[in-house]
Amino acid sequence: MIDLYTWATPNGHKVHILLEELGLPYTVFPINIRAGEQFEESFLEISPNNRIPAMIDRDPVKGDQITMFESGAMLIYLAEKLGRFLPGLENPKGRSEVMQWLMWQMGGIGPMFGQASHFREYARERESLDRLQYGIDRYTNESHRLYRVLDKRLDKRDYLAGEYSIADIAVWPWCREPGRRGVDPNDFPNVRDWFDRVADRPAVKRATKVLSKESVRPTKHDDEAWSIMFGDKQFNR
Ligand SMILES: N[C@@H](CCC(=O)N[C@@H](CS)C(=O)NCC(=O)O)C(=O)O
Repeated sequence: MIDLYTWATPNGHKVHILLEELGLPYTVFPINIRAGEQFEESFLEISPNNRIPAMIDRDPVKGDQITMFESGAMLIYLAEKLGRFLPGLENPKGRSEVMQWLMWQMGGIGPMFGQASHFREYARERESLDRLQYGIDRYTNESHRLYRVLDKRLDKRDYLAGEYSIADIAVWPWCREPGRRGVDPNDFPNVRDWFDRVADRPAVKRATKVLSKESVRPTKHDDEAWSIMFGDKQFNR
């Protein structure tokens, strides 16, 4: 059994999707990141970087229970445990392709799209447009660049790296709200078709419902929520 500490965000949904695809039983422990639950000691013991998702595998293939943070590491671990959605070492080319696109998501899409919505939406609650414009342009441009890379990769390909894999599972939740990155999906038809192809999967439909009612984003952060997400609670603990 997997204990999953999570919230309905792109990084959380990556793991929800893979668990649903694998049919592995899991218990959801909601970590409300707007209420500051990511700073509770019991959570930090599993996830020292105060970020969701995190998990405990109480039934590993070998040895004592395993705790994990970092969604990419969790995807690799779970895919390897069940031998699905990531080619094994007997297929080094296929495996390396999945790994490359997974790392591309972890190092590029996640951080850049995250900053794009920070500057385009959240920071606008507190800062003047004058102070923000550089950041807005920088991360919106970077989001467009990444969409172009993705669109090119998906030209004449159904999935990012051969068969549907943890690379698609990692990138897909980040493409759900292109408007938040200042991107028009119609400018990237290959991404749009791939997005719909993945969205049609029953496991993906089930996964995106996880905690979706609980995790509604506020239109504006009060002082407490701001401190938790972007202020003192993050930096002066
Ligand atoms: N690289 C990490 C990023 C995780 C991450 O940024 N999680 C966000 C939600 S998507 C979070 O927990 N934020 C809480 C906070 O900022 O304190 C991963 O992929 O697991």
